[in-house]
Amino acid sequence: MAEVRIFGTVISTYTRIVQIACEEAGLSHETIATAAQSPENRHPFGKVPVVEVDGLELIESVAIAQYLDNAHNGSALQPSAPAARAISDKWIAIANNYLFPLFEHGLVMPWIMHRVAGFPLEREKIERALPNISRALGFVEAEIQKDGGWTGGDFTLADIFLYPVLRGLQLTPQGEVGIAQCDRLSAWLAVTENRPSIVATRWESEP
Ligand SMILES: N[C@@H](CCC(=O)N[C@@H](CS)C(=O)NCC(=O)O)C(=O)O
Repeated sequence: MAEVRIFGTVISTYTRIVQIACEEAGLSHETIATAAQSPENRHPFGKVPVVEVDGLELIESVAIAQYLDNAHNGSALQPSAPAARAISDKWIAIANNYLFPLFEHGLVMPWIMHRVAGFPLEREKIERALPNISRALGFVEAEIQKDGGWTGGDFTLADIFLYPVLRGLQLTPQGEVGIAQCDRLSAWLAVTENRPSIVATRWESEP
């Protein structure tokens, strides 16, 4: 049995975040396909993933990723200098609290429901979301241009949270166009996609 058992949907931002953290820590992992909101899902708020590791049952990707890194990776993904740690934590929070909800509801899910489940594309929902998504991308690009944002130092948990959130957006037609207009963000995505932990966890839907 793998050292880490991840219960979650297979094409999922947060399942992938945990998979990447496992790869970085050199832990074997398996993903057991479990739908959010399903009776088998043990998450009290119906989300995925739920993770079993070291006899623990864990929820919430920040807690899971930090545990994997602290218990199995010498905390290598969390800067020890307080200022660098604050920057990394800030970007994790931005990814989780602002970027993910905006991208997920405004573009990623409408396209998945259309492409995978065959539902009509929710064009009005997309149109409503585009100005806010565009502003969010502009903010991220400006921050990288200003001082490197989260990209200035070592690879950290901030990279691990931001990559699947931004890559999911990039796999939608409008997201691809929006990100292509952000030179520094595009360059970071292009470099990061070659990291072994990112390659090992590619979604089947990625070209
Ligand atoms: N705060 C949770 C968020 C997890 C989350 O939003 N997962 C998404 C999939 S990527 C989900 O379960 N969506 C299904 C739903 O909201 O019904 C975490 O960090 O693990």
